[in-house]
Amino acid sequence: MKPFSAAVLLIISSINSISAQSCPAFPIGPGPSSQYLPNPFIFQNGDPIDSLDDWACRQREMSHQLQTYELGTLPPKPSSVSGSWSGNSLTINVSEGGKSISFSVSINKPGGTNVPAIIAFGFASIPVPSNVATITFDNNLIAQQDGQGSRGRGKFYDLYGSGHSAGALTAWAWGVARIIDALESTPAVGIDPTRVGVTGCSRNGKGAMVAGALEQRIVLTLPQESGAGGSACWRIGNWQKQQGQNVQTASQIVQENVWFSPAFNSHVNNINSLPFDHHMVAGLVAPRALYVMENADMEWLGWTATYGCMGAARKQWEALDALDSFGYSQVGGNSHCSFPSSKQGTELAAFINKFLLKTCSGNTKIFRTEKNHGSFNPDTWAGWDVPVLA
Ligand code: MCU
Repeated sequence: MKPFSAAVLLIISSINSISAQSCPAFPIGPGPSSQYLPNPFIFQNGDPIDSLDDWACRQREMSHQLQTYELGTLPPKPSSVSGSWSGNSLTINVSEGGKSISFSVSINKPGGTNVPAIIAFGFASIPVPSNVATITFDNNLIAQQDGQGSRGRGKFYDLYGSGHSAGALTAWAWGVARIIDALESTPAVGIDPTRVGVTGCSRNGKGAMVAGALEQRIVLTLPQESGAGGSACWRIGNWQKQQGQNVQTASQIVQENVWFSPAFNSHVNNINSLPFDHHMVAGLVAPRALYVMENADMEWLGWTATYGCMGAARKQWEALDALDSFGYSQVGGNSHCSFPSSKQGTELAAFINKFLLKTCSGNTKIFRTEKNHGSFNPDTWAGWDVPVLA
């Protein structure tokens, strides 16, 4: 069985080939304010999304707005990217505008060619089967995440300047794109660049989510316990805070670290003024595969903010008739970033089997939580009609 139906493959190719000319111009400004989650199925100017081409244009618009107000700008592919493979190390050399950087990733792979792979931010804290390669990506080299003092530090900023708008999450997504460039141009590595997933936990889970959102070549996005700034929506986190819960909010997160663009600082106290929330970060992945793992015991991560946000996000896969490519699983009993194999092992394996190994085994249409979300009503936050996009 193919991991994607013919219809879904058509959507992905239409998203990839969409050109600026055939889409509405990018909106000027953030548009109307919204207390609840903004509707991904209307353009910011209010026009409806009613075709696959519209959806591809809407993704382009959402990506632009997210980069403008929160994430910072993702630069295009640099003028030169090359890879060199030695031992178990792939070195990636990048040049742009007269400057050069290089970084290496270590690759643990079975023998053979055309092996699928998972890029792990930091290290893999999920079980990767032995017939899938693990590419260990030291994302901190590309952009540091050591508090305010690390703003603009790392190889990304050596290349583009310390004043570049990209926050660390965007800089890491750029790094992931360069790893895939090098895999494409260095067949000796033996990785199939069309079957690459990405994972990371906690802060690196935010990184995995944003990499999947900004890099179309990622076919499986596996953020683990990413919480606020990843699979949680800012607006619902603020609601949790109003209920007296100890949850990370946008206004706190920008003080803690440099994951976001400096441009985000002037919006964190007025999140409702933004034309997006993180259901749309996830929506940039749709209809590619996304399996979100969350922890039902961790208030700080935004337990209800991830549940409500991903429930809203899932509607984008529904509109694309691709619910088999979306999973949200929130379970308890495990400590932060220790993968609960007894609860999520089968689910994760089903995603890896279907989208990386291309064997059909197990259910990937998953939406579940072990947490009681009390008075939270998802329909209040995302009551939009779901179009059928075909
Ligand atoms: C869940 O991710 C972060 C969280 O955003 C931070 O507030 C906290 O300091 O660290 C978490 C993390 O990365 O833990 C490893």
